[in-house]
This record gives sequence, C-alpha cells and structure tokens, in this order.
Amino acid sequence: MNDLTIKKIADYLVAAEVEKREVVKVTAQLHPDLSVEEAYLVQQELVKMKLEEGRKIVGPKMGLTSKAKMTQMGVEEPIYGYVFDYMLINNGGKVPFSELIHPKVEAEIAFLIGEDIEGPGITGAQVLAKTQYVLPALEIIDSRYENFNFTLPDVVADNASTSRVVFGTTPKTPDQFELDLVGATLSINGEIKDLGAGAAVLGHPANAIAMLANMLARKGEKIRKGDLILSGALTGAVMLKIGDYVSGKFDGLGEVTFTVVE
Ligand code: OOG
Ligand code: MG
Repeated sequence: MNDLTIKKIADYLVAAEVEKREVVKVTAQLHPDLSVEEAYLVQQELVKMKLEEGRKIVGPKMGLTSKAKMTQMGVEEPIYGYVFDYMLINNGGKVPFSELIHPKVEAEIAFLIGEDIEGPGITGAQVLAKTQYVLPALEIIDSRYENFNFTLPDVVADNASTSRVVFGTTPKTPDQFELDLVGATLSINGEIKDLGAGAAVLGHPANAIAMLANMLARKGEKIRKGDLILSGALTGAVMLKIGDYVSGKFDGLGEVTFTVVE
C-alpha cells in the first residue's frame, strides 16, 4: 500500500469524525484487501494529522480485550488506539450528542504509568510495578462505520472507535487492590445495563497494558511515563441517547458519571 492510499483512507476516516457522519467500512469499498499491519499505518497517519492540528495524546488505549467485547463486535483480537486531549470529559460532566455519530459507553479501568515500559516480554506484574495510579473510567466509543459494523483492519484504521473518555477523580495506588476482583456496574438512568469484573480483561487489566507494551515494541515504540491508558471494556458497550445519565460504579475505585445532552 503506498503513502497516497494510506493518506486517502486516513482522510476518509477523519472527515467522517469531523463531519459526524457514518461511512461504509474501508474493506467494503475503498480498500478491500486492507491488512491489520496496513491498518496500523493508516491509524498512525490519522494520529499524525491530529498532532499536526495541535491535539495532544493522553495515552494509548487497548480495546477488544474482554470476551464480552469480542463477542459483541465479532472481532477476536485485542487492538490499540489513541486518546487525545479533546476527547476528555470531566467526571460528572456533559457529553453533547450533537458532536457524535452513534455513541456507546463502556466501563474500564485506567492506568497512570509512572515509568517507561518497553517490551517485548512485559508481564502484568511488571506493569503494576510501574503503575502510579489506577482510575475507573467510562469510555464513549463512536465507530465511524455504519452500525458499528467492521472487521479487525477497519476498526484499527478507525483509531479503535475512540471518541470520548471520562476518568474518575480519585486515583488509587494499585497495591490497594486485586484489580481482577474489582466488580463494576454500568447503569443508565438508574438501571443496571451491564456488569463485569477486572478479570474479564485478559484475566487481569494489567495484562492488557502488558500486551500493549509488547505490541508497541514490534514498532520500536514503548509506553511512556505519564501515559494514562485504558485497559479495555470489562462490560459490553451500551448505546446512548440524549438525556441519559450514565454511572459506572467500581468496587473501591469509585464512581464515574456523565450526562448526554443535545
Ligand atoms: C472497538 C473499540 C473497543 C474496548 O474497550 O473494547 C474498545 C469497538 O468496539 O468499537 O474500546
Ligand atoms: Mg474501550
């Protein structure tokens, strides 16, 4: 795949995000043979475009790290993408529906990294040793594709559907928890829509961060001190509508909330 094709696909996906409209998946029309490796090149181009606009990276994120998510999306392999500064919503804040296409929410555990982590061969235990704090989070995903219908390369190119993130406000050191045993509920308007535990994410959420370090290592990249990283949904994703009051409650880690407004 040449640079021009990479740029064309990245432009296609950025335009969909900016214009808030869903598009046909890349593998349906634009580039049927897109491989996962090529899709990461498209993602890299898309990230470069945002950096050139002055956006800042908050951290990489992992996705499709739980059975719940893999089954829901029909994709069987974890992926990564990037969270940018313009995607952050304050805990208890408002998410304008008009800025998004067809948002869904999922409950996650986030890691604030205290020291660089360079793969390969990184384990969950090594990640925990280099984690400064853990935080609960709600991620709002908004695939740019019609009906969230995509293949693995499509979703990789689309920056893993990343759209908005609400982080919790009371960071905890990881040694206070067995993160695999932390239970979480995801409620909308007071009704529990889904629930899960940390163990849903590759047995332990730190394993997702370790996998990220090892995936980045293949490109000569690493996790950096200060990265704030989502480990992937431990619940399925739930569709949002205007007026929804969303709450994620995590044992010992606290509560994260937001309201969907027009
Ligand atoms: C892809 C993004 C998945 C997660 O936490 O599993 C993700 C999608 O489901 O659209 O962010
Ligand atoms: Mg997610």
